[in-house]
Amino acid sequence: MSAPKTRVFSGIQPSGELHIGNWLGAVRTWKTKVEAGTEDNFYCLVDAHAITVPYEPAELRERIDLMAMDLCACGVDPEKCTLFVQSDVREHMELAWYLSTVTPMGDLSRMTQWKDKSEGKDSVSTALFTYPVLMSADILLYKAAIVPVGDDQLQHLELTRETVRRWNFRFGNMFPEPQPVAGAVRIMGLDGQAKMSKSKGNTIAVFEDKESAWSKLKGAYTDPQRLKKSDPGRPEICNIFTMHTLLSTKETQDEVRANCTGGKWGCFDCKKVLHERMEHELVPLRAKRAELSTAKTREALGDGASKARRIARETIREVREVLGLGSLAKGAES
Ligand code: AQP
Repeated sequence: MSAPKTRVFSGIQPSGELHIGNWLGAVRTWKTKVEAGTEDNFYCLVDAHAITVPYEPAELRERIDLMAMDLCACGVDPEKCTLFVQSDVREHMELAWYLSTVTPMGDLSRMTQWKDKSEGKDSVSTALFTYPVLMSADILLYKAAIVPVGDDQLQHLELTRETVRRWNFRFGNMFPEPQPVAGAVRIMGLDGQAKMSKSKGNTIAVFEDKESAWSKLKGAYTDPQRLKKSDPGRPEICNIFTMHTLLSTKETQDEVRANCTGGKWGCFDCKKVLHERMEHELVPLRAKRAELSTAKTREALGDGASKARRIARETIREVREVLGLGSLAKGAES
């Protein structure tokens, strides 16, 4: 009998349009893994995370369908992986509660995402504070060993690893310590002030048309010290160059670097080349996206949820047993 495949889990909030940061930071890696087929891939639309901040229910519903189609178009093929919606598998919420019993409030209060999203607000939800616990539950429910996320989520993943250590010490070895993939990246927003993020309006969407993407990209923040073309640029601090390292060939990267540091190309020139590279990768995704239907994608999400639920129930059964929960009464659910 062959050894079971390593399990991979990752998620995305259906809280806005899929953007270049999501794609370069996470979704492209998901596609590579799905295509390779050497691991057991689980990808989840984390709608319960999306309700931790103010939102419109009707809009969220619509966004779940749209995000699912966007992911499929990006190569997260539900025929080759388990693609599902988090709240369709309610065990995520149940495990989050159990994990919260071993997660210190001090650890949660140190999370930078919590600090950023709560800063200056009169009132924030408890759920926003406990967001990383639900993320730990998402991963541990499937005993995932690998979690491909962008750089912004590494701190939450480290908290999950700490939770695993605490849990396994207290209740016996149950969960693997999940690892990120090497080389996690952070794409900054077009304003250069914060990471590219759905809620900040500083994004280029993956399925935006060519002209609109270019009009945003050409105005994107670059090296503020570079006032004229002949000023030597600093690619190492420039978000445009970061994207070149992910999208352009080695030859083009070398050309961009040399012309930028040598004051031969202005930021506009580097952006033009980047835009061409982006178009090269995005045109086939747009074509695929146009072929997809809501009905078919919903069917795939239903199948994905059934498969995920089977595994989730088994984990919850084990967890309840070690925690000493439940009545053991006949007819009571274990
Ligand atoms: N800027 C980024 N650079 C690299 N990776 C990124 N990711 C997100 N932004 C970047 C990665 O994408 C996956 C899904 O993340 P998400 O659903 O949390 O997306 P978001 O746009 O970042 O949303 P926010 O900002 O957390 O929340 P809202 O919806 O309020 O805007 C993850 O793997 C993430 O690392």
